[in-house]
Amino acid sequence: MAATRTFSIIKPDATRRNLTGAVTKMLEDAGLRVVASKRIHMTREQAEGFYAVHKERPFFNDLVSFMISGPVVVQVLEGENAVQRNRDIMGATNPANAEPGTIRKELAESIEANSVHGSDSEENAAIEIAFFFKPEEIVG
Ligand code: RTP
Ligand code: MG
Repeated sequence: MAATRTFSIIKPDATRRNLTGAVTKMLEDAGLRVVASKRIHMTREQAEGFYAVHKERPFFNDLVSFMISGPVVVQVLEGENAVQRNRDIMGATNPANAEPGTIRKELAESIEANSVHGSDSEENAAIEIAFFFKPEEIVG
């Protein structure tokens, strides 16, 4: 099966606790390869744009404020069935419901401060990768 790509964010709760390496190790151990990575501090406009699909949700403003509360690490991950593989290692949105061994169960603080984002489809992965990376910044 050919390698595919997904988009990941190590969220501010994780960078604040110096867990960039711990999260990345769990992604790599799950069979994903980091083919692009950069640490950024999103502007409010960037975060609102990235999460535009959620703008009618009650948690939208809190989510945007959280995502700009500190630096994040945006990454492109490559591997077999990358979108689903990443969702599996991330675990459920609410860490209380996540399976043992997943990033959110082991590392996340709350349903909002849940340490990682991962694309939910290949279509959205392509959109999200293009939101943060130029093609030449991705080295497969
Ligand atoms: P993500 O997009 O970050 O990978 O997470 P997800 O698919 O598991 O969750 P989604 O429903 O897309 O929600 C996006 C992010 O919003 C925050 N959230 N807060 N307070 C709340 O009830 C609530 N629900 C969601 C989380 O940070 C979630 O990852
Ligand atoms: Mg989502």
